[in-house]
Amino acid sequence: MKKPIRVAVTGAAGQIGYALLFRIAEGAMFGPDQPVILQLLEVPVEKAMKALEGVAMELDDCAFPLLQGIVQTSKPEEAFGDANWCCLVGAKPRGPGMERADLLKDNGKIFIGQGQVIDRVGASDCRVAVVGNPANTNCMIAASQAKRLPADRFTAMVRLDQNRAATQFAKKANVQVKDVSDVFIFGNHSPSMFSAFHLAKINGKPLTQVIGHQEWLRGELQETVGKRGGAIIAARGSSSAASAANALVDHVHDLFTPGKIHSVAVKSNGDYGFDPDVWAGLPVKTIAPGQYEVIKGLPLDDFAKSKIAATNKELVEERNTVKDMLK
Ligand code: NAX
Repeated sequence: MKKPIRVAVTGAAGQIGYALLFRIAEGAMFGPDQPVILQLLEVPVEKAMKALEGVAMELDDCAFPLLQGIVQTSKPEEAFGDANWCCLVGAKPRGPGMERADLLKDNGKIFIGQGQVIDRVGASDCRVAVVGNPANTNCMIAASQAKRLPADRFTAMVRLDQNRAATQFAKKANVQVKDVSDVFIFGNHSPSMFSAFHLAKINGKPLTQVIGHQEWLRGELQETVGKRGGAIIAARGSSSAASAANALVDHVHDLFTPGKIHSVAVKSNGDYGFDPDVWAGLPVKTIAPGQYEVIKGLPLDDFAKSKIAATNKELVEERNTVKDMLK
């Protein structure tokens, strides 16, 4: 039997947590023969801890063969202690009338503290995946607190956007989603993101040869993917949860699986014209479990460059808003 992977999940009693933990425990994230220990963090509020207890009871009741332990805690040191993967889902939602800058600052504080504790107590191979919004900037804040763990251990999720774009492409081309590949999301997890349709393929052929409708690709498609979260809130009455949890499973699974090509928000280091110090969605290839490299040299036309410039501008503005929080 393999040594269990310790997976810390914050916001474990929230909506995404409820759709996520069962998938991790049944093996969807790390494979069908990899045991896991779940280290679950919630806020020190009775209602949240009670809800967490209920979720843990349900996990017990599933009798998952791969689940070797459950830690329930409101102490970050316990949740992140020896963790191999930290899934940072918990964050404050944007309230009515709240400015994006206030959200950035409120949530930034959470990620300062969590970044410091993870750096101190996480396992030597510890890796971090940030979901809580604004995910790219929260990830940058957490990474800035780390002295031991290098910046490339900190990733943020743009996989939901990749999956959304893939399905929109498949529907438009009237093919199965499995026939669509090389779907890359550049930039911020926000409506400014760029779904790089010019790089995508359908059954190995350039997508633009199959979907010739440039106006749709540049306009409606970008809008549909970029504003999908809002459309789901309007329809469902609450934000994406199961699809977000599924995207996090894909994000970590593909970072754990050598050879996978996917979109991840990582420190840009200046690639594709991004500011070197922002965390931007970029195309990556996983080279060893947890290790990846950014795929370089993909062609960008003027439209792609202008979209990347706009999403980069937003990321730089977000960084300026929280610059006092960065180390
Ligand atoms: P919920 O409000 O249902 O759950 C969040 C949970 O986090 C709550 O139980 C809360 O008590 C807990 N929490 C808050 N602060 C915490 C802290 N400091 N430590 C530990 N736990 C803490 O939200 P949910 O729908 O689960 O969404 C979670 C986050 O994901 C939100 O920030 C949301 O905006 C973000 N999303 C990100 C997406 C992405 O693609 N990157 C898509 C989906 C989602 O909107």
